[in-house]
Amino acid sequence: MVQLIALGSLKTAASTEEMRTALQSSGGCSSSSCGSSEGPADLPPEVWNKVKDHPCYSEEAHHYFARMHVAVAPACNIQCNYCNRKYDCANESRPGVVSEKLTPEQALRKVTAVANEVPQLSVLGIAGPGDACYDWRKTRETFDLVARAIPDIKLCLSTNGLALPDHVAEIADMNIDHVTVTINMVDPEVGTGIYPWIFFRNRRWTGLDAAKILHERQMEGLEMLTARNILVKVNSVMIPGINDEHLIEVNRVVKSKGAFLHNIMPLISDPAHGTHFGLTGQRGPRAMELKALQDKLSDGTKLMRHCRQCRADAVGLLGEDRGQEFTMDHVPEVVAYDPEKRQTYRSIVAEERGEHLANRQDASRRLAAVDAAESVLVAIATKGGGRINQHFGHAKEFQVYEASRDGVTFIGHRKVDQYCQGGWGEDATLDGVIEALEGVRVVLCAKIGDCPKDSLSAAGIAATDDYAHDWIEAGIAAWYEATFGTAIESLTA
Ligand code: CLF
Ligand code: SF4
Repeated sequence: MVQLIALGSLKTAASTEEMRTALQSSGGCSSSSCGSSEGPADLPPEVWNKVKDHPCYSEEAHHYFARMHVAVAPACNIQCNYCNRKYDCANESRPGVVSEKLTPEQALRKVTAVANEVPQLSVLGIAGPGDACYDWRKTRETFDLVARAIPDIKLCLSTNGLALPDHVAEIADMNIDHVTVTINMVDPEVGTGIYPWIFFRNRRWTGLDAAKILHERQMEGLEMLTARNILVKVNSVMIPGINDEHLIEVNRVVKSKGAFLHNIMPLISDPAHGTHFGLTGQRGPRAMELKALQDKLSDGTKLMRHCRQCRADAVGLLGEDRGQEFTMDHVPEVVAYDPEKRQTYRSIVAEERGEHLANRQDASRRLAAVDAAESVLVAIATKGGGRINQHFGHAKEFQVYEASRDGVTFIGHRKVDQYCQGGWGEDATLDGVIEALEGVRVVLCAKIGDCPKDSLSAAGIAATDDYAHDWIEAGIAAWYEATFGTAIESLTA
């Protein structure tokens, strides 16, 4: 993806001032061709300190901070119908071949190289490509090595939960504050449609027995973690007709057991991935179906809506993948950790966040003052930093917000194929973008040409670059005021 923040500039920025400019700027070409938002006030200080730099646990942090995964844990102890073992773990990654599996020593070299080069890096996660708890020796060794060499990185792991209870004590001792457990059901009958078998206590289990064991172990692991104040995110794969309605009950149960976040991810079931679901025609949910389910849960456990279903070897801000820049052939044999870039970046982000927060509060006040009842979806083209700073044609995803008098709420993202291909746009691609923007009323971006604007308009979607480089919430509030404030005045005139 085009960098979310002006990453090209950040890579070469030598001074604090250069880094600040790079963070705030839009970057990109100047062509005009077609082309959990919780903050410090919402959380107890000890929880805010754990999540404020974690791009997955804080929606606000994901504008600024990056994660990386190291693919050190290839073995798995269960079979999910949405997984093909040749591909990444679909718990935490979109199906796609892992570029390379690493030893713990290789992982340390890679993490050090990324920490030196990517100032946004704050979290090291182990999310497969199998199961981090089943392949525990390699997971543990990797975290031990990294924690000694780079003490200011957060450690995070993801698991299917079957082996989790055996390792909770060590997880707590290792200061791992964030654990994700994929829980797709709390009723084993539902589980029989998702898991054909598990491997547990030296034997293979199938059918209802397998689902019962998995369920009991997931609940046990969840309770053990929350009892130790470890933040638990529950991931659930939404599988229409199998567990979609049931996820309401999953949400209720995991909330009652202390889960911090619930992340409902759409099933990916491309037949080309060779999964059981892909090959048997099981479809994934549409964006609006996912939103409808999430809206039903809005009073439940806090929902994560900004997950990108990233690969088990992903590197960078969520929504971008710089993994190919850091394959082992790009990593030096000997690499020493240099914290300077990351420390400088953090001090700049601390200032930016203050300004962003003030802007969000101001946007809420402005929206509350508009005499309108409309609740609309607004799609934003952004490279990160919390601003409207990407050209329409460069976007590989749009961030979608809901705007009403009640404020601005992040809803999710819509992936698209990049429309602009070096100065010209592809009509077929634009059709796909329009389809992906189902339900959206307006697109706010840094630049858009007349050609895509007209096509969007014909599909009932407005688009404007009038709010280029504004903070996202401020731009949305200004557009809402201009659109509905004026409409009310003209109606009452
Ligand atoms: Fe990785 Fe997962 Fe930790 Fe994040 S991902 S182990 S919690 S550092 Fe994040 Fe990626 Fe979604 Fe996972 S966007 S797939 S939720
Ligand atoms: Fe695949 Fe992950 Fe499920 Fe294991 S837990 S079968 S690796 S999706």
